[in-house]
Amino acid sequence: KLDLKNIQGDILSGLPKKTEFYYFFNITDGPEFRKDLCDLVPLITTVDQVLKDRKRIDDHKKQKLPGLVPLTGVNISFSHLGFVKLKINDDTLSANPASRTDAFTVGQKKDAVTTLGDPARPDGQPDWDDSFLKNEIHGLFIISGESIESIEKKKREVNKIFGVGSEKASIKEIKTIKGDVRPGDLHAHEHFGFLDGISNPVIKGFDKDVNPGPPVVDPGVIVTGHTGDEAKDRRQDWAKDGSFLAFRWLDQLVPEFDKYLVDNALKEDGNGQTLTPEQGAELLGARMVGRWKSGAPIDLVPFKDDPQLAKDPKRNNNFHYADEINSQLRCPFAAHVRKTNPRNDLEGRPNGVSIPVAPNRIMRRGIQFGKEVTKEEKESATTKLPRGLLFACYQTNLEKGFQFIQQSKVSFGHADSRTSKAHDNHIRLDPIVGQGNRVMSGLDPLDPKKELSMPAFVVPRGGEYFFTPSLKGLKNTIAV
Ligand code: N7H
Repeated sequence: KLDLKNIQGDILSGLPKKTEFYYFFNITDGPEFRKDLCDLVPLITTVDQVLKDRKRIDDHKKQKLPGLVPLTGVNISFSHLGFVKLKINDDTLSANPASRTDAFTVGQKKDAVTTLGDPARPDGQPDWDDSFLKNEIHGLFIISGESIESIEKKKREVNKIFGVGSEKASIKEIKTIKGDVRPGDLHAHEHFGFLDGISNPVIKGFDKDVNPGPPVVDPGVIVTGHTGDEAKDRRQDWAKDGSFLAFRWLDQLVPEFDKYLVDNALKEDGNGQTLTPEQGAELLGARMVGRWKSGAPIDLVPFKDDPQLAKDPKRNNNFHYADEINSQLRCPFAAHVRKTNPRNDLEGRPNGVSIPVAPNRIMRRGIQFGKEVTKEEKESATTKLPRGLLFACYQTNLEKGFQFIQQSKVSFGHADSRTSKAHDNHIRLDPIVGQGNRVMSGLDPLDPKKELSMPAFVVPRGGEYFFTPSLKGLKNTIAV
């Protein structure tokens, strides 16, 4: 049974937020930090607390009360370098403790160019913001809330605990990135315009009112020390009830993406119906993602959006690519959601090998950042202001979770030995988060072998791997 008072809130339930700080820090004084941490622990928002907060939000909505429920959340995570600085032995966090060449230990900077496919600078370093290149990031506070005033106040409280601004400071702020959900009706949509946050793993024994969709997963896929966590039996006590966090700061080139859709708009749908330029652009975008902007999956409604279906939680995730294992008619093999979660392409196939998808599933969190596209940007089809996604996902195995998905599914388009032959020929690179100039097939439903080339629409600006410990781990081992 999961101890919901021991698990940090973002992992299983997602901190409720309109706005959020990702506050990266360096530990300047290890022993002092461990003392200060004792005072932070009561501020940490657990899963139990988030469930109560969500109930408050629901009640507020039901009663049609004005304004937003004031609330804030705080979570804390550490990089491997952070544990080294604190002199905490984190061997049992490693996927291979003997060699310690795992992703968490080496850190994302080393992983970025060779494994994740990020563009490199001439010196071989990833072409990131300097703040992520100096090996200084020891930890991350995620501070969430309903307004900027609330999260700024909470940040001041956190800073006070660690003496920031005084001679006794035990941390130094490296960088704070502010995320904001988009305004009005776009609030759950990412910057390209698609509804996000629909499909996340449903956890056995935790989630209630399970909607039809992919099979439920064991808690240990996301929370360490439980069934489904391969390293469950060898984790030290303090390393249980935690999760690994892969963070990515991703710019999105929205005007360029929109122009690409217009320039390459499909002329006909899969039934041979002629499309207007607007419809053709919309269908092309939907085929790149695997869902319409409304969120409706194209596996269910391939050629016409269905906003009602998109809104219905009983139907909007209940698709399996079941009738089209070797076909791209309804959904291209390389569509973002098909690549990142192949569902019945791999498992539960009536006459084929069944390869479990569960070990590769991730709990996606994160938030948008940046302003809406301006008129000038739209007209010039050129990004002038930074905007995108602060991508964050939780899992118990970074190699099988984030790294696997980004590497073999998204960046390089390796012929994936797990998929059927038909896929290998045409799978190619993910059109949304794939890097470099690349080609993709399957976009034209009537000519699925036709390949379309495309530039990168998402630009990585930084990232790191963290571990988000349990409350007991923080209290009894990390703090002193
Ligand atoms: Fe993706 N997008 O707007 O196009 N993603 N993603 N993602 N993504 C998903 O089903 C997007 C990124 C996954 O279970 C949706 O909830 C953008 C990375 C996974 O069917 C949309 C960026 C990685 C899923 C987007 C981005 C993933 C998923 C549909 C970057 C992992 C669930 C909404 C700026 C390495 C698949 C939904 C499933 C869904 C978009 C990044 C993974 C709309 C813009 C880096 C596992």
